[in-house]
Amino acid sequence: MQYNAKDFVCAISLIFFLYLQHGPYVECTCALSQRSTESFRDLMVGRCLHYQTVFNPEPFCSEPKNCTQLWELFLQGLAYQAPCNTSQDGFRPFLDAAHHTTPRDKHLFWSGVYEFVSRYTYDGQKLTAIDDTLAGYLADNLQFCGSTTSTDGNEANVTSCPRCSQSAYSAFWSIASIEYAREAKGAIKVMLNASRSPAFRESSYFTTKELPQLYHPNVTSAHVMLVHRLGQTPKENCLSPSVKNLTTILTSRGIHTTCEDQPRDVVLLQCADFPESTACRDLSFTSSGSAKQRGLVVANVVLAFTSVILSLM
Ligand code: NFD
Repeated sequence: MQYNAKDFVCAISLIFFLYLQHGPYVECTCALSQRSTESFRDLMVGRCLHYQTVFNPEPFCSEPKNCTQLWELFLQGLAYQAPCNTSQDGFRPFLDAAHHTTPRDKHLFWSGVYEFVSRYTYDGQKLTAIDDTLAGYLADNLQFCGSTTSTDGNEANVTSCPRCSQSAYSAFWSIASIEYAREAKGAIKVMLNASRSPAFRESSYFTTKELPQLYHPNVTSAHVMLVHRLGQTPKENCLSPSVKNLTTILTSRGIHTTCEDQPRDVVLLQCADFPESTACRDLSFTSSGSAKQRGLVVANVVLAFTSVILSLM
């Protein structure tokens, strides 16, 4: 097959056209490396609009948040900050502006189970994890940091954002976690990964930022759940020293604390993904149980129908 100059011009025009159409959004779909400030703004404003109109509209009916302003406040939190010397306080104006009420008895704290959380909370419908609040939703799963050399103070090459104790990521999630925990009222839940040891880790955000905010009478009870992947042998359970340490801390603060290994609703959710797992095959007893019940109902209906017919004869 031969290509002439016309084909070449056509190909270049197509590439140029696609760039104009999608230019700001042409980002690697697998591992995002470059994100222009404009793309970052569009992403945050888009998330913000989606949150308030679809994800959780109720708190914003009478007073919608200004998404552009929220973006600007978030950017101010990291702009021109050295990537490993970012102040937590810089994000306070953003958190104040994004604040909204969260329901009592619904707060879920977790450690080591990130991938499972949104499924367990049903995206905030059943419980509220930090990513189900507006502030958490906007930043969830994003890398970001400031730059002391770029014109707008934002680092476009997000893969160069370092992991360090005072990174923008760490600064943001630290203060966001503190504020989120301060809002907890009534009964809380804590989900820990029992496939890792210790399940309750001294250096985690949960331990260092959230737990210190949890006190009676704001928080009245805590239900700790130890969850492990189906098919794996758990490394920790409710009797493990790290978990007992957590329950002792909560109890000493006047919070009535219970602990449960691998709760049934967690197993059922996991079974949707791994139906062939041994733990899920046991569920077939439940289905045959309901089949038996259905059979009983049918037999009763037939019996009742027959007695009516007989009584009419
Ligand atoms: P951890 P933790 N993908 O599991 N919080 O106690 C992505 F993108 O050790 C929430 O230190 O527990 N991130 C968030 C992940 C952030 C993944 C910080 C993954 N597959 C603190 N796995 C958040 N992003 O929602 C782990 N991470 C991140 C609060 C995870 O996002 C929550 O209210 C976290 O930044 C929760 O109660 C970091 O790795 C507790 O602190 C350490 O996660 C969880 O922090």
